[in-house]
Amino acid sequence: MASEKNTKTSTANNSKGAVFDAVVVGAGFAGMYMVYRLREMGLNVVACEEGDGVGGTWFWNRYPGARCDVESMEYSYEFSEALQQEWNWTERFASQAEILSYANHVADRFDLRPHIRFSTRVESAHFNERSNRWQVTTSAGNKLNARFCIMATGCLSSTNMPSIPGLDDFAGNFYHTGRWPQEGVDFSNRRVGIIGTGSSAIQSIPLVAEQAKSLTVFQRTATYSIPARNEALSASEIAETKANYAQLRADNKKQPAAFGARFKRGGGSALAASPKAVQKDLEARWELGGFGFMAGFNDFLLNEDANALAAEFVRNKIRGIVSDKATAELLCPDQIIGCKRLCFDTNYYDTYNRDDVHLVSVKNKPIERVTPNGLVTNDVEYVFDDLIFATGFDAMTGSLLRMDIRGRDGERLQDKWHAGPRTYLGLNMHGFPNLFTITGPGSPSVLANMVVATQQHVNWICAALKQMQADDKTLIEAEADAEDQWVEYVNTLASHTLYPTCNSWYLGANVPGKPRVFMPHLGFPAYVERCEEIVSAGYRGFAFS
Ligand code: NA7
Repeated sequence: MASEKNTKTSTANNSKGAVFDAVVVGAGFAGMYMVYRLREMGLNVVACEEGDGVGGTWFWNRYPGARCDVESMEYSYEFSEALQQEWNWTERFASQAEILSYANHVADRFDLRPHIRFSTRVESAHFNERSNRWQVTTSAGNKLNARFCIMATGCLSSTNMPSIPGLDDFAGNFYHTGRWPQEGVDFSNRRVGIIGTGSSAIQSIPLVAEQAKSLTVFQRTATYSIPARNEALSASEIAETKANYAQLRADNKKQPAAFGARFKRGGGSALAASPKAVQKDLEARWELGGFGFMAGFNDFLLNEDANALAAEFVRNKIRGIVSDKATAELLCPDQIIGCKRLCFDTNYYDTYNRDDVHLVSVKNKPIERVTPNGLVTNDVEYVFDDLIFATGFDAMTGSLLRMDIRGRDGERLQDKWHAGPRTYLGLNMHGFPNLFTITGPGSPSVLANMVVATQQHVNWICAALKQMQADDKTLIEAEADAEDQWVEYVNTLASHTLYPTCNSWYLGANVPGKPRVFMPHLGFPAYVERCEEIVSAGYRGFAFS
């Protein structure tokens, strides 16, 4: 596998378009690192990015209060020691703006921009069996031709916009949190309605409430939220982490979700401990904030009775914070805690104590329609100047399925995945040779620290490409049996937990009509071990030709 042309940008063209070794789709954290590594291997690579800048999810999600739920010093690249030593995070949980400026710093520091075509959406990727190459078309009208096609499209990149009748007639402005205007939005003196109470809503509601004339929240499912306890990082904390960065990274990779080695993890069943001990542990973790909240016992997501203890603890906190009893009860979730991703907030529940904030449940009476003045539910019209859709994403598969991807025999990905995504290791698919999905369904992805997960995948792909180079192979493709077994294994892992019990986006259950399949692989360390073992066994389950 020799490089087609080892230059920064290809000028070579044939009738099938500009020629590259690899086309990378997306320039978020995964796409940028993929470009960096492929260039390092001497391959001629181009990335296409829909946005006009790098950063992926952190480019689009500019809503007020947007912040990562993994601690900043852990949610960062480790591939360059110089980078991790020179970059200074300012807060425990980085804001969207800070993460975006980090992404820009990385793009500049490693001179990645010449390889990225911005404002360029990939519309189709078709495998040509005669040439054994991928033909890619873009929204800019370009054709690209490459041996490898690498999807770095992100897991939370395709917005989920509910089809509520009448939206086009709304006289005010409406926004989706996942496609927030770059110039920001001023809600001063505006009557604002927000739909959704997931993480994006929970982060934005307190800030929008402060600015707007009034805010009405439309809640379908109440969500558990834990205080984030975000704070400035001190110089000594930063120095201490940097002095031991390699150790922290290594320890994190042994954690179920590839972060949080510093949480004090307990062990054993919450049911085996005394009620007092469980309360004490949860109380201490509520004070610490963040994902460590459920790390005290190991059966919170395995046993409903254990889970109920943590759930009731949070409900009691809500009852203690929100003064209006009816509002507090509406805010109390009744599902398994942690089944949908836990949220972390700053003043979320307190915000409902404001006179200008109102909560409307649409659990039993959905939003019927949008009118020119606002929206209608339960036969009541609510009047707004602005509407915010904090309605989430067509997660993990949405961005892939919105492209026209076709493998061998013209098989469409939409057809292959009609009953749910099917991959081997979340990395590759039978029938789609030389196409890789970074953090694809079937890999830990969203149930892991995404930056760690993307780096593990990029490194795995590069090693496979090097192996192909050494063995003079042209194609890599998952075998059908290996893929079938993998899909079953990922489902079985989830079935031993409480994760499949709620309508989460992990299951695709938030998008009407989407097949209900648990998409991520549970457990980062076991996954990595499996990937490595498969490589040691001569890439078992992959066919090379
Ligand atoms: P989420 O977590 O999917 O939340 C979306 C919210 O929008 C959730 O409360 C939904 O209720 C609600 N929703 C969606 N459609 C509707 C309609 N038609 N009517 C009323 N309410 C609706 O997305 P986020 O952007 O908040 O967070 C995604 C991830 O980003 C998050 O988990 C973090 O990892 C970061 P539902 O619960 O489906 O009843």
